[in-house]
Amino acid sequence: MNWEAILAPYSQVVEELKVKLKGMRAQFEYESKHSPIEFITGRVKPIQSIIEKAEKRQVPLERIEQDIQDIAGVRVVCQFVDDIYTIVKMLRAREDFIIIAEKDYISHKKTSGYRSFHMIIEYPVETIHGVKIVMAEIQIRTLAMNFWATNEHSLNYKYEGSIPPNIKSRLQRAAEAAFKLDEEMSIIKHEIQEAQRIFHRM
Ligand code: 0O2
Repeated sequence: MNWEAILAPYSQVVEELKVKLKGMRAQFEYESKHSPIEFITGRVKPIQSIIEKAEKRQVPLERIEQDIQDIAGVRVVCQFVDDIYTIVKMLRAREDFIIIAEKDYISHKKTSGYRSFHMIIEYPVETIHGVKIVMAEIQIRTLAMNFWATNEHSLNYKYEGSIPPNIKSRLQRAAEAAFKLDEEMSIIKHEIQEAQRIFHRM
């Protein structure tokens, strides 16, 4: 398989989405409004992870582009839970891609404790052979959700997907603590934003 050729449009999509989302953040800043976007990251799934996911789901390699939806992945990290839904609303209104699925793991957290909002999109990317429709996953989460997910992801990697039960239950408690932190911060959101506006003016 010519992985380089297969993955090239995906890395272009990741770069384009990052530019567009960073553009949204910059616009909020020009208008001196609170930006619902704290930072943006993106990646093309490593070849080894694509192969492992395909094997796990019994997806033949010739079907990976149709059946693995997160080869291109972009993550939007927000300060507050409300900001996630502001982004979701803005992304739904865009005309440069089509949303084919949404997964709200915030109101329906995963058993691991994972929380995040996912969107699967179909994005038209220009290639030298014409337009190619490529799927991408946009994950939108708070800083606290991101902290939890990053740590849990490392542990999952360390324990090859079988985290010992005592660590698993600690992680579940940590997920609840992270959610509580988000709730508490939401209550004093206006205070924080005002402080940040003053800080910004200085
Ligand atoms: P990586 O290494 O991040 O690329 P599904 O069949 O719907 O359950 P699917 O299609 O993988 O599974 O979609 P889902 O559940 O929306 O998950 C896609 C990605 O979300 C994962 O990609 C992770 O990035 C993230 N994610 C989902 N569940 C968890 C979780 O419990 N913990 C953490 N840390 N991240 C999670 P990959 O391919 O698993 O991993």
